Amino acid sequence: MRVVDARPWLFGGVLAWAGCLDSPGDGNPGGPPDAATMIHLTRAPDVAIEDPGVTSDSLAVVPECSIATVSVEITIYHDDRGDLEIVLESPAPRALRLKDASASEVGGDVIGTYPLTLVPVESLDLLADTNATGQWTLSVRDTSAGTSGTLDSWGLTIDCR
Ligand SMILES: [Ca+2]
Repeated sequence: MRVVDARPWLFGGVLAWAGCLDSPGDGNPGGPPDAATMIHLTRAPDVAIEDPGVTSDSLAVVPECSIATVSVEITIYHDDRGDLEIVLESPAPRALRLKDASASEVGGDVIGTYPLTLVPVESLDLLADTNATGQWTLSVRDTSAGTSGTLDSWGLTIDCR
């Protein structure tokens, strides 16, 4: 296990930041990381979501990485999740829809991990073999005024090839 303290790019203030690189099977702590590297980054913006409007937050992946798999953890506190559309933009660049707004959707908070405990609209497999290095942006659009919420935190877990 290696722990790297890295900074995001020139976007906003950093309220919380964590990074780790895992190099399974690498018995040499001084050597280069193995080809198989895991990246885990989290952000905790704790920001009110515009009602209606778009609220975004970004993080940066610094190590060179071609994506094998990626998962997205999200904690959104909200009064009506049906208002919300969530899009993840990768550095490839590739905009991936994780959630659509739906007037018939019941419930409030969006808490979980795509694609493990939440089902994305577009498969995260679409990001396989694309470049993970650079800026990732999560955008949350509240499509209907009246009920509101907070983008508490989000993060990425990326297995690199
Ligand atoms: Ca709303």
